[in-house]
Amino acid sequence: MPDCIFCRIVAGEIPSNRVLEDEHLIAFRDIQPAAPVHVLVVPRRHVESLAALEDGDAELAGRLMAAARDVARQEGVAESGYRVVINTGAHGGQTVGHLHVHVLGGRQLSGHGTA
Ligand code: DGP
Repeated sequence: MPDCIFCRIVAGEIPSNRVLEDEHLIAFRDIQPAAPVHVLVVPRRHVESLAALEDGDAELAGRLMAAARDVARQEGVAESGYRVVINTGAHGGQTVGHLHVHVLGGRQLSGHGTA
């Protein structure tokens, strides 16, 4: 998707601070961090949102979750705890139309479902 900002980050056309990558996904620091640790895990393939994920993408979904876990370990928040968020669609607050998993930690987060 040429106009997709995260596709451009995946392609290296827009710089990002990568913390983890493999053949299926990359993880990079959020440009507007909401917590001391705020990393986005995104599939290399353009998937618009969680809503666009297909049943055949179950393996990819699992890889994204495992990568979120690995990011948390790598960032040193696995023990203290962290939050994994997937904003989906307009009411979900999704602003970038390429599936991404937020990994937030490094401070006490509020008790409800947002950072
Ligand atoms: P969401 O609201 O769930 O769609 O989150 C999108 C996030 O993407 C938001 O926290 C800011 C981040 N973001 C947007 N543009 C860029 C960018 O160019 N680089 C990086 N590193 N993060 C970005």
